[in-house]
Amino acid sequence: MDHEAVRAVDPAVADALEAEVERQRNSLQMIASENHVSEAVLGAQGSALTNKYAEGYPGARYYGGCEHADTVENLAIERAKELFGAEHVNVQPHSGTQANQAVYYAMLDPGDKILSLDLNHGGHLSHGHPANFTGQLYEVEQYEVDAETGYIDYDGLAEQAEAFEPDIIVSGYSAYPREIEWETIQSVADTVDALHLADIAHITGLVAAGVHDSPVGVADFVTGSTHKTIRAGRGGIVMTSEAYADDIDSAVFPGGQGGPLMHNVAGKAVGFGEALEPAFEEYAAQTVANANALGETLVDHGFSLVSGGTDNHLVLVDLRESHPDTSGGDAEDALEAADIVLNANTVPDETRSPFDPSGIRAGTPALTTRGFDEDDVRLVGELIARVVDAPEDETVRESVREDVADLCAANPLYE
Ligand code: DSN
Repeated sequence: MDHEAVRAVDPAVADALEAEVERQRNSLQMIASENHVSEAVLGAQGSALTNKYAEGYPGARYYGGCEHADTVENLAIERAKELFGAEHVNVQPHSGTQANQAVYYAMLDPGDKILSLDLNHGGHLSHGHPANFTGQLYEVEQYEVDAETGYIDYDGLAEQAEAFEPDIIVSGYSAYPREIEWETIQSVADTVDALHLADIAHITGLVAAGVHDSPVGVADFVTGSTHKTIRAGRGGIVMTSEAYADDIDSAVFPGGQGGPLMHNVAGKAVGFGEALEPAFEEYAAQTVANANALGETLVDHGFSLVSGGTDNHLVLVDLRESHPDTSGGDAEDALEAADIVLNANTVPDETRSPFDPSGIRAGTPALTTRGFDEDDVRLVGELIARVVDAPEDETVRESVREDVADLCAANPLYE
């Protein structure tokens, strides 16, 4: 990967960029929210569109010279509509969180009520956490997963909704390994006359490929990010019906953002185009098959998975029973030292600090992009078990690093 133009003027940054490519090539990226975009998406994102102001929307900009920006944004919108079957798509949010912000800003007043999943149970900061503006501007109650099964407690959610009378119910999660019942949540929203925001940030690609049920056409608003299970570069997206189109567009710009990041919109256009190819369905299905293989291997090695397994691209491991002396942070550090990169994560009914929680979350989107199949991922599961069983053993780390190097060499990245 060529950083020569950067190197000519800034060797320090060029060194860091090249070291990052090497890090991604030579270690296993298993943070469930990460992936590797194509060189085509990288090229679009690193294009001259970064120079262009294009406040407004195609055909109605506040600046001249936007004809090529219009072309790119229209392509991103049309491809997203085709991928998701959405009536209206806004491709300008800078991130999934900005996409959520647009929905709240469009539809809620300060003090209105949000009902969303607790962060420790798999929710997201932008769904009403006290540290986020949503937790400060709105009245928030949170639902949970069932303590026994680890699945969303849909009956509890219905009861809570009737008592709380929320203005909006948020579904869609960051650390939830199971299929989400959009229709069930929509019927709860209908019963209490609430809006429904489905945040598919983690599963955007799985929904696009049809390997997870779609909330598009069910929920009032569907938000997502474009760089997790779909490989369209860092950013966000909002989908809704024509009825809410103007509200959402005004809330994104000028309500919450200024000029769109047109180079990122170009990345979205290219990535959505790639996701319309038949190979993307195979990729998404393989991502889920790989997560299943990973989960089964970890269970075979004595690990406990929240909900017992997975239907999507991630597994959430609760270390408390199997490894009571190892925190999520200990496991994350030991694995990183063995070239396996994932993140410590809170688990339902967390008993430790969010800074050093009781679980680890592992995903297969990035490994699948570089060609890993179930056999490869089973070996990865064994490597994870070897490290977490002996988190301070340098001999184990060294031998795992060698196995990781072999796997990376067999599945090259950015050749
Ligand atoms: N930070 C992302 C994740 O890791 O799930 C969500 O925004």
